[in-house]
Amino acid sequence: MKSTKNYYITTPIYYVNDVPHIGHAYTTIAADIMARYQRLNGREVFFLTGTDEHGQKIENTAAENGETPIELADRVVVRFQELWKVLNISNSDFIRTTEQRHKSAVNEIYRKILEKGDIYLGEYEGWYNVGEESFITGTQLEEINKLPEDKRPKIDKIKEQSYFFRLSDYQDRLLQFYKENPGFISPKNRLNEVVSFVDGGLRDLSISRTTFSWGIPVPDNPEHVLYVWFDALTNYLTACGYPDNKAEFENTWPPDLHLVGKDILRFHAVYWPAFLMSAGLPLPKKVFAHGWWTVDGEKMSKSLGNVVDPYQVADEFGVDVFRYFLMREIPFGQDGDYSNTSLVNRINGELANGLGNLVSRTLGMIEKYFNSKIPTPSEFDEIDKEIEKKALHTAEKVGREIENIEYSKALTTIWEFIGDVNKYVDDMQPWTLAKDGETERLSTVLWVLAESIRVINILISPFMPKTSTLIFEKINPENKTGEVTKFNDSKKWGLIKPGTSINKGDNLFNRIQ
Ligand code: ME8
Repeated sequence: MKSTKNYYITTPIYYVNDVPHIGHAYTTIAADIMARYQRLNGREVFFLTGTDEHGQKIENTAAENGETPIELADRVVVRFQELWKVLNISNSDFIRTTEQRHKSAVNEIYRKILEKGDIYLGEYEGWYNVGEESFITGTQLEEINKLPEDKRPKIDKIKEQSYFFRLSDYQDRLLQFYKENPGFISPKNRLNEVVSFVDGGLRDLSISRTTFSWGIPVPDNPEHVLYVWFDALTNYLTACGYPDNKAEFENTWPPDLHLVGKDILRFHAVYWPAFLMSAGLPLPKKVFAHGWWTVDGEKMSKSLGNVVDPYQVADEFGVDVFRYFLMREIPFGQDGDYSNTSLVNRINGELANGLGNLVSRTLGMIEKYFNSKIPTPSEFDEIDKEIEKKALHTAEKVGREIENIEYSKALTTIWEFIGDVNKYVDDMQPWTLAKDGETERLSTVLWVLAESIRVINILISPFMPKTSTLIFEKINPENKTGEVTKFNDSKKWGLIKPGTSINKGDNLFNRIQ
């Protein structure tokens, strides 16, 4: 039995036919935030990401480049792995579907489904979208045909022998499952979409192909390779020890959260639970489908040349700035648009003027008036108690919002508090207190400010881990752990110790002209 202490979160595994862009960074950063948050709450987190390396798309791209599929995968996988290091992604494992451990897991789940009687040999005749690696339904074909010619995805007519999974048998069980577990698919509008898709009737799913060879062979019939989605979804089982490492598997499975883009919700919310039901395995707790980024109002595409390179943004503006912007700019779950103008506005307004200014002026005054030591507060006035109340309220609210995967809301809540604290500085005018020799009052005000920064720093740490460490080192340079360790410490007031040395150091964020 999995202990409630263990938490398992995944990102999609990304195709290696192309290098990573902000869309991939978005999902992976979002998962990282939850992983970090859960760790700060004392959970043992298993955080999985990786690459999807089989299928026709990869085979075609490799052929176009004049390389073998594995050469392509070996070359591109490094771009993902390095990017996750740069972006401070705290994944516990990185899975590649070409690894041996994955083949064992795919073989095992295939056998379980076969034993259940849910696989049969037939013939598939219809259309296939190689770009999306998906079989096209009648309605989808109608929609594609309605698009202007230059906007239509490339589709191939195929007719080949194929193994099928009896998906049609799972329609009722899936509907029942969604009903009994309304939190399984989020946000709610996505749940409704999935329910109406399943309600509309499910056809058996082709799960093997014969017209190309880059994939995992079907056990007992190597003329077929397994459909890339059957292969890819299984990665979530492979990485937690399925099937051989039973102890590890039982400690980790099922996933608490599959974080995906809305483009691949159907695979995760319909096919995947049906495969798992058939194989007799527990189902994931939640699939969350987030929205889609466009760039300056246009779809990101290589042909338009508007693909945003995450390495470049992180390099130019800073990793945490990039993480902050992606999570703040659009409510998680909705679509949004990326633009440098908006990024620069947020850096100047919220980061440099908001958080950066609060930290630098508070620490500057502690340096100047108290020889870089946090002063001892005396009596608290109403206005100080008001800040304490707001801090506690903010911490509770942010915790709830992160748990609900409402990241943009959580950041808004934190920044409202930063605004309140900045206003407190303006109202209290510590520089006037200093000039007037009101040392007791000045001590209290600067202590309240330092304590507020301590709380804020915990709240931002899942989102901006590097900034959080920098602030930690500024307000607590003697504590060698160098980082925030408990989310719950944000829900307490009074933990910052008078007498602690601070180190003002450099500004956290530079304004951009
Ligand atoms: O679909 N906006 O891989 P993939 C937001 N291998 N998110 C975006 C995005 C955008 N413009 N573009 C990509 C696959 N994403 C399969 C997954 S899982 C078992 C197999 C993100 O490389 C988003 O998370 O096409 C989307 O679901 C994913 O990248 C698709 O990545």
